[in-house]
Amino acid sequence: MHKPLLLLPLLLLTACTIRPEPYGPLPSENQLEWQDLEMYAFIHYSLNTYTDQEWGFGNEDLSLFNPEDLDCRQWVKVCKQAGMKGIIFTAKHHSGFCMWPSAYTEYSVKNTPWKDGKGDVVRELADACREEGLKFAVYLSPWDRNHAEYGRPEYVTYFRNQLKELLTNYGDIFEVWFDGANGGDGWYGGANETRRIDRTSYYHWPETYRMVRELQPHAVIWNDGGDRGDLRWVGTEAGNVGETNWSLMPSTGDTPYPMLHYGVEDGDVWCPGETNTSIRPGWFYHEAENEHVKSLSKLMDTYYKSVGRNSTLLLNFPVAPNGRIHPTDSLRGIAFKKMIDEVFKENLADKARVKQEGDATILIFRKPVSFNRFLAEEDIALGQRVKQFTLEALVNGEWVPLKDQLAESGDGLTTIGHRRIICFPTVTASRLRFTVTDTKAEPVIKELGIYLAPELKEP
Ligand code: FUL
Repeated sequence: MHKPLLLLPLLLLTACTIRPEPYGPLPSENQLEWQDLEMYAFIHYSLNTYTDQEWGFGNEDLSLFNPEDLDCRQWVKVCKQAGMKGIIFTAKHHSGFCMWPSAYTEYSVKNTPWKDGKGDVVRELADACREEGLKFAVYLSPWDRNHAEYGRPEYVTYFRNQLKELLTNYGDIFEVWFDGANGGDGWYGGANETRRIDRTSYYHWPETYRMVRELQPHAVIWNDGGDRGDLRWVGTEAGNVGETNWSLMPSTGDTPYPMLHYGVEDGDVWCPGETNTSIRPGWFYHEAENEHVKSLSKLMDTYYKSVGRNSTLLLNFPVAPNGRIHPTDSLRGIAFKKMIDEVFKENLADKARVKQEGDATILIFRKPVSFNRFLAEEDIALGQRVKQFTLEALVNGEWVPLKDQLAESGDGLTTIGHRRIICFPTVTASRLRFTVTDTKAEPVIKELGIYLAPELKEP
């Protein structure tokens, strides 16, 4: 067992002020900044929105794109009120249709009736984000079902040219998203056939990465299709990462589901998980899904299983054919943020006296308090260290173990990282005991919190 080094404001007087040595692979400045965003939005909007499709084939009629009420400011305001710190936009989805007037293809907004071909959705959104203080990022699908050269080297040049446009003309980009869905049937300039590519070699990712680093030195790279980027997929789009979640991965080799979902304890590079999911069943808008916008409790569950498990939450809001986020999605997103604020409005740990007893940290209350959430944060700039911990509440003179109500395994409480939140039924206790029972190196905890979440009522 290891005595945790607490770097907590409430312990300032007693805490050891010597900063310990970093341990193991460490996050870059970009990864640290990215993790602090905690929640940011995906926006899926394209020609698909007008064909009721999730994946366009690549020959959809350009005249279909003519939104009467497209309003990027509305998207940004909704996302902001939903607690999102940035937006990642589908500049080009698999169909190849470009939401900006790319100089390298005719298959873009420039050949649609919208604004007589003078419009640029990427520009409008990037500007609106900047106005409202949100960060902006791009999703650029490597798979392109429109392009005649897809599968050949010429397409990779085209792909990089497009990326360069996006990274050069729209200000700061905080993340670049390279979707892993790659190769299959498509229109391909009329060939109308199936094309497969070798994910490990076709794109020559290192060269593309060099370009990203040069043009947008503060951007993080998400890539599920080839070489390890800065961030990893968590292996599911359901909105949860493993309760054990290491921000480490092996620098090379395949990454099957368990590695993506739980990270790899002895991985040799820092590669944290980003939890991506949609507020609806689909990524694009479908009228038939208007009744299936995720409930508030589902969204809270998603929050605890992403941000509360050392991950970030990338929550998708689709845009409807009129060019706006549907009111149901907007209201649900806003209710979500309100609920998060409500749950975390008062840290009851602030009222406690803190005592170190052996390996345990004990929070002592003057009189019993009721709570149902526990939060801990490691100082991840020094590496991710804690493997396992326990929580106990002193109830009527007896130590009662607190278990994670949302746990999928019986492994106990494992890993902390950037932020770990444990949910349990309300207890009323005079003390809380937090013990790190297994760790790679001296644990460095920079935040502890306990909260009383109100009972959740669906709006
Ligand atoms: C997937 C894509 O195939 C979906 O259409 C969506 O964009 C999602 C975020 O990633 O791989």
